[in-house]
Amino acid sequence: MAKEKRGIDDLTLWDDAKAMIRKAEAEGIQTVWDRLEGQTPHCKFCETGLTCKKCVMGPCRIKPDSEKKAHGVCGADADLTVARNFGRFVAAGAASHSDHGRDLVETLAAIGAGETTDYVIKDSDKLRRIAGEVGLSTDHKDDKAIAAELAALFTRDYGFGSNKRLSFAARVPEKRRELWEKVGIAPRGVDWEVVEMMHRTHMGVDSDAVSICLHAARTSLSDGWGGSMIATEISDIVFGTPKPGMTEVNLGVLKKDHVNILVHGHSPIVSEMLLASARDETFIQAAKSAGAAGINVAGLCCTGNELLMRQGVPMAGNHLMTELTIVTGAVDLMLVDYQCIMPSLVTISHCYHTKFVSTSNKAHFTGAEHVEFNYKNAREKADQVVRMAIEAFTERDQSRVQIPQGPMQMMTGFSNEAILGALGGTPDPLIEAIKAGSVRGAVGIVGCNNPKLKQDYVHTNLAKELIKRDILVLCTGCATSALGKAGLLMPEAASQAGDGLKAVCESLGIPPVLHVGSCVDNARIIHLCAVLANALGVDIADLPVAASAPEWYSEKAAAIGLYAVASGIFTHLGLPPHITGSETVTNLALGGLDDVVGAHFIVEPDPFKAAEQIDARIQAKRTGLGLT
Ligand code: XCC
Ligand code: SF4
Repeated sequence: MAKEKRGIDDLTLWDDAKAMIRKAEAEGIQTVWDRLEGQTPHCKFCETGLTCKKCVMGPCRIKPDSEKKAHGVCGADADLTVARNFGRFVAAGAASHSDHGRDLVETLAAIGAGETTDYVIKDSDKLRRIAGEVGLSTDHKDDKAIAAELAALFTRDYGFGSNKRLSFAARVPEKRRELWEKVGIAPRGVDWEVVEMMHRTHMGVDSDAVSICLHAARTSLSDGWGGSMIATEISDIVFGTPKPGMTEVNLGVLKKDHVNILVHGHSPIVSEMLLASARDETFIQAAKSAGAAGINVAGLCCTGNELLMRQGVPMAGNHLMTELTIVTGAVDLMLVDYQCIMPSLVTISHCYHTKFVSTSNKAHFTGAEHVEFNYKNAREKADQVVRMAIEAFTERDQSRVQIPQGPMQMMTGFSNEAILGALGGTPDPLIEAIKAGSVRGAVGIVGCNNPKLKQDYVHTNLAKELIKRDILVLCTGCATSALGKAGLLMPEAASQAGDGLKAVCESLGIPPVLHVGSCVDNARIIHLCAVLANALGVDIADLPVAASAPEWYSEKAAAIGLYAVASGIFTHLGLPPHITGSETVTNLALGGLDDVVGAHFIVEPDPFKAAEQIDARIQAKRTGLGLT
């Protein structure tokens, strides 16, 4: 079948993106959409999860209907092949968040041991509160001593020296913990579950599709209530707990007369230090001497979210905007840490004066300049990078610069502390609003962009449909830029909500869509669900809540979706993972899991239909709680 070429209006919702796609085309630069076209149609075996290359008796392609090819050389059938692939997919996602968390544990340990002066404890109250929560005594101890003990405890959570239980399992409602024990999916250690998944999916180990899927759930839980939650809490302790504030989003945050530095990736460790250097008067003066009006730092993807939440740094865009930012010709330097950094960015940066600088020993990029950061040299390296950016500015060709439009305003920074603070310190007003039906429920809209879907179309329409129905939306990750650009992160957007939600937002002066952070900060959402469930004395699965990853692409997003479901949260996906080659695995995901963990996935690319299904689920949960 001949495929039709998608027009520019099918690629993205936004004018800033369209202007840059046209500029890229005019300048002969290939983008993610061109490469997707080159890769389409995809291999059907891979798309449905039916290829296996886990051993050298293969590779095997499983054809369920064929007599000779229904099994791989080892005898694996379609169900087992799909489950093995999916298990490893989730393990990679959990590993990514958790390895990011490990860097924060190391930083906290370095602070405790006095091995760094660049990083300090910014939120001593939170340090003490978290230490108390996980059972450490804080009496007569200074921050450093507590940091050292807390880092040691979290280190044990990663391995198997703990009591076979994650520290933050204490947050999980008792009914949920009992269910996990009964089903055999209570997470024991962060690294443990990932390693065990790799073991189970080696040829000749776990050979039952359902058993592998349940371990995938356990692995994802070690991410959500382990690696990600640890990353979030330590980030708050070291860099400050986010508070609501105003900032801006879209390509208009770039400034033609400034040195523009973009930070991209996921970890706040490097970008926070870069920001400190960029705000240093010495460098601002140096930039002025080089002919710039100042230094402008803006974010991309989740590193962007981290700085947005805590520092009010503006957001240039989400996943599908990353290439297009460079096409503006205004980016002097892109500083990256790890995850979601398309290797194509290096190629595109070489078409301009843009310096592309990698910083992590785990993420080298061919063709990039590598300036390795660690907790001992971070500030010195950040200074070096800012000098490189100023130098690059002097080589910028202003005639190639095109910044398509002015920025949109948005309000961000809704940590759980900030949300509960706005409610007067307890979840009770929110619970009362839910009981009264002015807030009928809540949905976390999270996750990426995927070039297979029109960029940000599903995110924005789903959010609009939900708030109309008095359903509060929380957002993280790349959904943030989408909803910010749509104006939904402004208190004024309350006018687009149903009467109940509108009144609540207006009385508190908050938007109907609350930005709660980066991808690892989805841990804040499950924690908030646990707080609500505990206050009501019910399980998370009883709450009128749901999750959605409308435009997801990554292994990490699969891990997030699965830990949401395994925590009892009904979860919508805009497109399916590579599992449709197995009826057993697909049926489990799309329904069977409900009987096991009290929640399941739905897959629906149409945001309007998805909103209806999510609404129906929330209504059923309200009825279950005796609410109208
Ligand atoms: Fe990456 Fe977190 Fe996805 Fe965005 S949202 S494309 S994972 S940056 Ni998590
Ligand atoms: Fe083929 Fe089995 Fe080896 Fe996979 S593990 S490549 S299905 S023989």
